[in-house]
Amino acid sequence: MPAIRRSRIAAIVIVFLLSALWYIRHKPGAWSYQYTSYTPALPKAPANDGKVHWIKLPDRYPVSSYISYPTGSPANIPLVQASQPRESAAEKQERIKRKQAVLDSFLHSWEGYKEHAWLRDEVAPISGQSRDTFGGWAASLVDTLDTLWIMGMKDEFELAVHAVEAIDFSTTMEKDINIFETTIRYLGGFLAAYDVSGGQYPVLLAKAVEVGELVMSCFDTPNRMPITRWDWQRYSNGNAQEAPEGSLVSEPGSLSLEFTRLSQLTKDPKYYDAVQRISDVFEEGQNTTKMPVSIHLSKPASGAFSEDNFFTLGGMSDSLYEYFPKQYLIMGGLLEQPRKLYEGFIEVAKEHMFFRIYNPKDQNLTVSGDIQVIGGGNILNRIPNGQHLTCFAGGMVGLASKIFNRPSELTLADELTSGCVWAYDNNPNGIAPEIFSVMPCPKNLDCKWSQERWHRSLAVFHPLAGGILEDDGSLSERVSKIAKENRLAPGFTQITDRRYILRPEAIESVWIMWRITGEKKWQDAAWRMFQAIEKVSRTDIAAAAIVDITVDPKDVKGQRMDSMESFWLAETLKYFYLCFEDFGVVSLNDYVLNTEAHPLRRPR
Ligand code: DMJ
Repeated sequence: MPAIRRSRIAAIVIVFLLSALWYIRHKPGAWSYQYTSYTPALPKAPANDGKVHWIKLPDRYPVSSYISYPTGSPANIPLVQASQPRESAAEKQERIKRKQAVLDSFLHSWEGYKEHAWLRDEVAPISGQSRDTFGGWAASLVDTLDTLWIMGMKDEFELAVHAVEAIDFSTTMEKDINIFETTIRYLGGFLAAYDVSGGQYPVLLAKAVEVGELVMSCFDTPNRMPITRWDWQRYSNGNAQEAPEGSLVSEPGSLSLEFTRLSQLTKDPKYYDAVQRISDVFEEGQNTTKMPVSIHLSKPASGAFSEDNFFTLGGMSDSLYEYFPKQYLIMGGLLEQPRKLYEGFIEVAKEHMFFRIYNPKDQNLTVSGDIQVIGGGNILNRIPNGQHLTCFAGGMVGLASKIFNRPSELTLADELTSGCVWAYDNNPNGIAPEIFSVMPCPKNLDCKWSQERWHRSLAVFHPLAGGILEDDGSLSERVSKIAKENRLAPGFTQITDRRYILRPEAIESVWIMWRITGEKKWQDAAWRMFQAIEKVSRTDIAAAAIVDITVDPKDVKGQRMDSMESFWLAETLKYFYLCFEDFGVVSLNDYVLNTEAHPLRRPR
């Protein structure tokens, strides 16, 4: 064969092979990925800075084969958002004014952080000191990156992106790294900043990989379950590791979104593999507990659930459940498991945890309470507590009602969110406290308000009433005095934790309901809530958490604590801002937000 013909054939073969490779890499659904490929850098050699550094060691318990990522094009998931509601010129003006007010609040706290705590985890909003509370890796800065982009502050964003290059995740003064917090705030923060800025800043993905690699070392255990409070120096010294005897379910259960997105962006399957193993344990365990909403995953080492007696959607378990529908979204609907997990638990929550409450205006309000299982598993004792933390439930139920096509549950989502708005509106400063007790209506029975019933509940349940059962004619007067002295509005029977620590869950659900329904009542609720928080929390430097949010408005400023967690800038103000922003900005049809409000791109 003449040489010229041979080289032509060789050229054709090469072009064919390259095209095939290109197709395999870019075929829809495989790793749904819209940016250029990224090769993670190997961790740098420890710096000679006198500090102890984490060293990545070869896996002692390597995975024999990775769990395969489902192939195919993303499923046709129903749209989440309503179309943008029409507004008059006056309404638009009002909305822009509100948005600007949120922006001003954000800028105030951001400037306070920049001036007093740059590159530290948190600014102390009263003393102006700085604190390291999450590893000392500039938690507020990383947590805030995507908010800066979303609020249109490109210069500030670039300043922050430049600064994160210097963060060294291979060392920390913490003995144990909190894997959950590190994942939701840092890994989630970098991934979302990378996603919302359209992949233009590769350093953000590089930092995500740096955090991902660090965190992956806690999975090097015999059954690949993570050590959620991880002694990184013990690992670096070459000690064998084992998953702990017990862990709170929200901790291993809320890593899935971030790790899946990291695999999608790097095309490295190991991160997805790591979290999918955890989800498999949850699936196996879902029906072995007394309820599929256990707060304890005991013995992750053996992959078993504990014989838990206490169940809640509040602290210690919350985001595990929040992540079921969200994991379905980040997987483009290609995996049925998260849907099954959601369906398994939501029926139980509806039956036993969610309850309507008595309230003076007879509104349909629902609260997510706690449950205690006693008597060998036969008796369910409902504890009618509302928590600020459980206020995420309205948004979760709303999102799931859309994507899993459960339209009747949109009303439930409305009621759950309205319950939290009611708790804001009915406290002296317009803000809901951390934990409070309310009056549950009996199922399928009359839920009509009666002052007398409220008084009786106070008499029985309020500790200062000492369980007054007999009414000698003075009951009403006595409990009214207790209610007044303890600043309990009609419908509340106790407030056991009176703090407001700048948490986002209520406004999170309000925002999701606003985007799902386009009903203006949610925007108005958001505005009331924002003004209330702004009024009490703003300090000269930033914004402060409040010890007792129920004190008289004229005294409430004396209740401010010298603390501002990074979620104020990452979540609370972002949700407020988005309530007054166009529907196209962070559309829920395009993004899924992690539990720290970091928007991750859904596969297309
Ligand atoms: C945040 O860190 C996250 O929203 C987490 O899921 C719960 N706690 C805080 C906010 O309250």
